[in-house]
Amino acid sequence: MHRVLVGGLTTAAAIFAVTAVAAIAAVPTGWFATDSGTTYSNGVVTLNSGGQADGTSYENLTLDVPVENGDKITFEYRGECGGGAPRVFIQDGAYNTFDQDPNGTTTESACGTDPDGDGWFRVSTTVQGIQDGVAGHTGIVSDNISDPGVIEVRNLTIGGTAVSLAPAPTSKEQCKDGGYRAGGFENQGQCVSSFNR
Ligand SMILES: [Ca+2]
Ligand SMILES: [Ca+2]
Repeated sequence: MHRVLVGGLTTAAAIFAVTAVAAIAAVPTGWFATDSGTTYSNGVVTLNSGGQADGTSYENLTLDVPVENGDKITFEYRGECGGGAPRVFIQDGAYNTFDQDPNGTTTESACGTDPDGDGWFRVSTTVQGIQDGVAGHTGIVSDNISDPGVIEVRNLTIGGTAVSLAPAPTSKEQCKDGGYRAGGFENQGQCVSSFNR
C-alpha cells in the first residue's frame, strides 16, 4: 500500500514536470501590448496614453537582436515628445533612449529631428551601460501621463538591425503566412501546436 502511494506520487510529479516544460516552451515570445492603449498595424505601433494610469507600452520579453555598447538605436515617431515619451528601452531598461544622457554630455536629442518636415521625427541615440549581447526585454513606451496623447512609432533599428514590430500570434490562424516568426517559433507547426494545448 505504501509503495503504491509513493509510486503514484512519483508518476504525478513526473507528469507535472513534463506539462510545465511544455507550457514554458509554448509561450509566444514576440511583441505584445501591455494594455488596451497600444495597437499595431502595418509596421506602425500606436500608443495612446490617454486613460492609462501608468502610460502604455509595446514590449518584447526576449528580443533576439544583437546589440553592443556604442551601437545606435533609431526609430521614427509622430506626435508630441516630452516627459520621457516616446522612448525605447533594451535589456530591461539598462539603456533607455530618453534618459541616455543624465550628465548632458551628448548632442543626441531624445526627441529627434524632422529635417524633411513630414511630421515623422527620427531619433538616433548611442547605446551605453548595457552588457554586449542581445536586446532582450525591449519596450516602446509612452508614459508622459501629465500630458497624455497619441504617439505613433515605426522603423525601429537596434545595432543596425531593422526590428520587426509585428505582434506575437494570439491564435493558430495567425501562425500562418510566416506569422509564427513574430512569436519566436521556429516553424508554423510549433506555433500551431502551442494553441492546441
Ligand atoms: Ca499601462
Ligand atoms: Ca521626417
